[in-house]
Amino acid sequence: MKIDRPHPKIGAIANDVDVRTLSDADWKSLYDAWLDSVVLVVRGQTLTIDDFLAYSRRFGRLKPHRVKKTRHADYPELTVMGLGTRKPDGKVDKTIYDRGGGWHTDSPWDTEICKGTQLYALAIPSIGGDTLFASMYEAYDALPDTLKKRIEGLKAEHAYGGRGRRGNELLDPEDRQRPPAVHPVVRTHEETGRKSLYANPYHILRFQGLAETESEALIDELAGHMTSTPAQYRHKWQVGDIVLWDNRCALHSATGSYPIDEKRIHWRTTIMQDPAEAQRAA
Ligand SMILES: O=C(O)CCC(=O)C(=O)O
Ligand SMILES: [Fe+2]
Repeated sequence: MKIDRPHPKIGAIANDVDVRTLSDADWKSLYDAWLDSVVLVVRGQTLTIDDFLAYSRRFGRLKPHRVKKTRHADYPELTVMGLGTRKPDGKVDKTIYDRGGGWHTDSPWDTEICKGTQLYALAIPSIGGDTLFASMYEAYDALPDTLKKRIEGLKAEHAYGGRGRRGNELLDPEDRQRPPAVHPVVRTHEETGRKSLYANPYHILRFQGLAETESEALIDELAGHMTSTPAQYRHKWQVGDIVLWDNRCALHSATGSYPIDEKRIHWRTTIMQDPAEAQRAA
């Protein structure tokens, strides 16, 4: 197994490895590279659904995604991304085509912390469809001290799709009005101990305790810092890639811009942080 780090702050790329037969020692090397690099790419895999689920489970408990209609019918822990980009009437289904577009972290609308998201590429278009990642450790570290002081102890409310409830149509009606989840804006990573910014511009509703105008202004100000960090990695997909990112300390964004009638299909798992794991790390 070979692990390359093209950027010192973000992104580790593993080659010459088969995740179906990974030893515990090699898995630990991948896990450590992931913790250090925020995003872990493993290239060149050929997996069945069972293989992908088994590999995903090595990282933690899997949780079926709140969006029920894109769950695999027989494997609720597996979401299938990119199917149905055209509706039966031929029009583009933007909720599918644009899914994952706009900088965000996954599942901040859940009260439980989502540790990682893992995608496995089954079909990739000839052009476009890259995914961007940004380190929220680096975004936090680079904040001016005055801003760090201002956001200390602040909490934010998040809901699926944020203020515009964008993509809400993907949810079943009974899931559309769930109460927001509240998380600290500066979070300390349970495993690395590093601080990061956690206030993603997409799913955020407001900062608690601030007037609406102040909250809106702070969302914009922090979004500027979060998305302009130079600690970014752009993933250009190949069929057989597995990409795992750490939702506790990264934002990501699907860039879209691929030909609508070419396929871009991924299997996806959501990996949760068990409370016991968080406590062990503390
Ligand atoms: O399709 C992508 O590139 C990213 C999708 C995404 O945001 C997700 O699966 O959470
Ligand atoms: Fe996402």
